[in-house]
Amino acid sequence: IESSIPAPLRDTWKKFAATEFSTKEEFQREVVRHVETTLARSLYNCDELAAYSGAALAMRDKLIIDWNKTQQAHTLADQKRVYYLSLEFLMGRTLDNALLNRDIKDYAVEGVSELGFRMEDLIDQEHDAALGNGGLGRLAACFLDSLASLSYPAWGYGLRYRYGIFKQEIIDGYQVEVPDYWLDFNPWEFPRHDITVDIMFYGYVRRYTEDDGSTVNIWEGGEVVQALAYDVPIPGYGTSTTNNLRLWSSKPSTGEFDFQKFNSGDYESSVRDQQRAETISAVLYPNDNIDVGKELRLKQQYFWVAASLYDIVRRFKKSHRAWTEFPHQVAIQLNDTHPTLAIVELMRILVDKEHLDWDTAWNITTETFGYTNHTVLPEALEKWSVPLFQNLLPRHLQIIYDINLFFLQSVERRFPKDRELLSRVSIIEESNPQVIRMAYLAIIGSKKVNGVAELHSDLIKTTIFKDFVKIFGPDKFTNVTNGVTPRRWLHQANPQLSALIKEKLGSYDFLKDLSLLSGLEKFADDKSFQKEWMDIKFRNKQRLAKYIKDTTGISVNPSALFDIQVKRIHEYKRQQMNIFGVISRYLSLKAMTKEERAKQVPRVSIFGGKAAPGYWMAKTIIRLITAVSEVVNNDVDIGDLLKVVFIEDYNVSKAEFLCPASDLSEHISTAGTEASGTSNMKFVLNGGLIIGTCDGANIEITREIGEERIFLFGNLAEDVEDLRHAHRYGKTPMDPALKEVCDEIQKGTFGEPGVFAGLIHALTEGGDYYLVSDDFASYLSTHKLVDEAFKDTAAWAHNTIVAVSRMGFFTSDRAINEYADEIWNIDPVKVDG
Ligand code: OX2
Repeated sequence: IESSIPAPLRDTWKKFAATEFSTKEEFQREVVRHVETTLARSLYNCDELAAYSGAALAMRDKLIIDWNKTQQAHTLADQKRVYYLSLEFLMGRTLDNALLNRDIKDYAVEGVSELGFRMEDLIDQEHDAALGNGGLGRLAACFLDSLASLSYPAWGYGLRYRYGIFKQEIIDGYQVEVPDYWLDFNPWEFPRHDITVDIMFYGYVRRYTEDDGSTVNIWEGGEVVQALAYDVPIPGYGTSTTNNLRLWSSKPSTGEFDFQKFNSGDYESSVRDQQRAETISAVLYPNDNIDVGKELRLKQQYFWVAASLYDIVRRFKKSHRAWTEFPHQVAIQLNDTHPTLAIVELMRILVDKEHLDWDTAWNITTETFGYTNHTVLPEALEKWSVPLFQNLLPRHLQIIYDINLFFLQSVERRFPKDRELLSRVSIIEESNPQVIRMAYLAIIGSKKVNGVAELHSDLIKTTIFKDFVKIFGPDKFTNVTNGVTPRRWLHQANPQLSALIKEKLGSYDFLKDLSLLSGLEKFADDKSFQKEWMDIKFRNKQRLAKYIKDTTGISVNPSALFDIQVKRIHEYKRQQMNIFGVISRYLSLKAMTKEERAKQVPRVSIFGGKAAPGYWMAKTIIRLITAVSEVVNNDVDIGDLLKVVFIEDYNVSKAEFLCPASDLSEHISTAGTEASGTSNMKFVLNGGLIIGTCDGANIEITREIGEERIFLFGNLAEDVEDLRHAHRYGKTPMDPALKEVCDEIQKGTFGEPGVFAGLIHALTEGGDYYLVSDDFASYLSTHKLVDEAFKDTAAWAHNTIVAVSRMGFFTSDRAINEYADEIWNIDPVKVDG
């Protein structure tokens, strides 16, 4: 490894090299030192936030030492690395996770307690790093944890948004968005003032002919902004490997101000230019599964992709290898189509800057990239308007046209005279204006394309990407079923359950090899084990009940069945069906005699999730949930039999206490719409059962845990098209129970019915696109089965134990190993501790 320190002096360095704390006392010394020096506080004014900060800074020092070792080991090993490009990393909190991954939580808890604090309170001071919307961003975070835990040489690349996903407040029953300014104090990031990249936008392309007759294209004359790197250490579990997540922040390129303007007295406009540059990384777009096509979003994408590729190429060039070696050293994974411009940017670097011929450059590029598709929803497939793109990235548009031309020529040769096929697979859609289909570009420029669960991977091959299977053959398309990290989603979220499992299995090895959970199955009928198991569930429910009481004032009975649906609010995820079901339950309870009511299983229906600020229908669904909760929770006839709760501002740290507290969770998307889902995995792993449709990973969960342990209902994906067709031709009368619910809403039972007119309209004139009516009867009858099953506590305990014991497949470690072997071709690198 190159060093700026002359060899004879390195011993002095080594003598004073930073060392890690490794005992309680050393940890305490570091905490106090940070409180007293870094924070300039003392014994006399150290509040919980300061104590959290001191502990976090101590922990960060420890991580950064391992981070340095890891980077050195990776440089020395000089093996192929993977770069995971994602516009979202929904990391949540770090302190607890880092303590657990480094296995020092026990003495850290004691250490802070002797300093006068409770670790839970300190952990609670931390602001979630919420740089993502939902499943896609959280998947990226779980993947980083697995990559580090499995010691793969891997980097994440993303944007350092100043504002993450908004905070949700519920005011008078409506969602209100509040900006999430989270960078006030963030001990987990390191600004790298020495790592900057200039990024250009706009401008024009100058074309000239070299002496040897070749043409060269130069993109110039544009506006330049600077990308500044911030590094976030990612500690693996049970290893010293600490990988890097590099987030780019935008700032003005040269100097602070335009001094010309400044001197001429135009101070305000010079500040405005500076702010314009900073705007690029200012805010995360708060949309999940919907494409809005704003220019600033395209700017974000190019800014991030160009800075990341510059960095990757710079690292590759240090090894002085031939360009053709690039795909043997570098794998780049595109998390959805958001980073697809990386394909075009690599071509620009290789052709325009490095002067490789087109075919060589194209071979290198297509060997380097892999593309993960996360959705088949048409409204989520990214398309960029050609005029907008032309203005912002003129040279990239030319390259896209060339990629398309060569691609279409090759298709034409193989399928002569199929003009329809050519227009169907063209990267450019001939609409007005023309648009660029980013998914097609991603497929054409990648070596492998994967879906995120079996059904979804089959669907992309038979529907949206069918023509490409014909062109490239089926082997280019593959499946990698999603997974979740058991470190955060079992060990950290549910420490009591994790400890109980450890007691039975003899060690915490299951956290590294989740298939070991199978060893639990033999205890499924052990009465005392069942009791301990259910007691833990009960305590987790008590904790949630307390949280609900403290934050909403609603009292819920922890012995009731806790039924939870927490995820982004979206019509395809069908929270509307859930709340209609709750209304239906309410109406049946109201119609019962006292004696009948006494036989019912009490329920708490818990909802949580954000609606995109511009998604009016999703906001209406939230309003209906809160309206129903106001009525039901205050109905004296109903009492504990039914409570409805909306948890404000659902995020990662809330998911961590919601998952362990559920008896039942809802994953009820219209079949064929939810690519995978990942919270379904988290809930089952924490000893809950699922009510769900045959969609996404629910299908594989069923296969693993057995169909007697999951409450499946509803129509199948293969029937959806026909059912929609029938609605369009007015051939589907509304389900009678749903009709009753609609009538009740229209009667005004839940307030001014006009507020909910859109929801009713979607079911009627709107053609019920999400098939709520078609699935409603089986949804309600399946909920009845749930009630019956819940009455038999021993059988319920048995089933949840067996289910957990069979969840090993759904670890993100398995997913990452599949990517590593089948897509990236990378091997782990050992880092000495
Ligand atoms: C989500 C999908 O909706 C979800 O089904 C999946 O589990 C998750 O990605 C991770 O793969 N935006 N978010 C998603 O897709 C898109 C697009």
